[in-house]
Amino acid sequence: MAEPRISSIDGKLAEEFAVPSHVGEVKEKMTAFAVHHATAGRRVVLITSGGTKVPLESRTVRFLDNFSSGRRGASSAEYFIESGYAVIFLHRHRSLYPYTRMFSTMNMLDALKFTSDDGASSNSEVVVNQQVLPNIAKVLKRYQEVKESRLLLPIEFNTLSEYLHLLKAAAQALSTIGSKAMFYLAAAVSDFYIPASEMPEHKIQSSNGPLQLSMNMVPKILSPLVKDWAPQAFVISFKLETDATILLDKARRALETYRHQAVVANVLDSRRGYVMVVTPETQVELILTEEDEKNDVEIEDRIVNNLTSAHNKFITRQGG
Ligand code: 9Z3
Repeated sequence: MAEPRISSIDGKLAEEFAVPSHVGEVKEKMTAFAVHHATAGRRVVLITSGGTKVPLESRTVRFLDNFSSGRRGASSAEYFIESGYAVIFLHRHRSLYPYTRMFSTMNMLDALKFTSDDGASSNSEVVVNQQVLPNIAKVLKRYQEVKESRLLLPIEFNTLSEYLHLLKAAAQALSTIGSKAMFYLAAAVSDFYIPASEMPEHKIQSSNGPLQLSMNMVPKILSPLVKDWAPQAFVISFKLETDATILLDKARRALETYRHQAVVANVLDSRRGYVMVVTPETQVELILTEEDEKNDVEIEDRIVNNLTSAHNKFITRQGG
């Protein structure tokens, strides 16, 4: 059998980004999850979600963060599960999470009440206040069913290093199921970092005057993912801009550079109601109308719908 290609990015990853101690164990878990679900006839999607943190000091007080609430990843996970997929949810610690996301703005104590007026007496129980949380039973039921059938495998990251190593491990784990695997790379990933060898150990002192930072470019992980780590998979990246006039061009350029299957392009301010799904042959606008918004339709429902049918066609073309 041919040896897998070692790209220069593999070397850089090993040298400049601290390897998380649990990466081997997580990779085994992801492989077992993928094989189990693919054997049962399910497709598996790896969703990345949330922003990465880049430390400025090795005993970190300060870091550079990327904006992302994690809502796109968390809600998409739910829609993929409803479409018959099993989901590996690689997400930033404490970013929004499938199902619980619906209650993320709520103070838990406001949603609870005692069954009797004398509060914490021994025969009073704590129950959910239905006025505050009218939909909780429905969401709880679905959450428990999903948990029971092990359709969701959550994996957490915090730093850019953790994200990069865990994504590589996930790609290698999912390569075992070929074209049944989808990558949905919605996390907001830093383009810049400070290599471990150049990072000061201790807290940077303001007494040394204004801070000037020089940061390296983060290796383009999409390239080895598509070419080497999971070459048969269906891969979707996300492109985020604040200037709508350059968005489409950037999405097209990404497709030409990495030769993957689709880019979901969005502008920060309008991302909840408008995205463009760009493939080498097509370009589809997904837009929520006022009516949709009134009916609580989420744009992730449309995105997932579009991409699962594209994945279907992709699998048919691959003969798998
Ligand atoms: C996205 O564009 C996501 O749609 C958002 C979702 C992060 C905007 P929220 O989590 O927002 O629901 O609050 N993700 C990709 C962002 C990214 O970093 N892309 C890079 C780029 O645009 C790599 S392709 O250059």
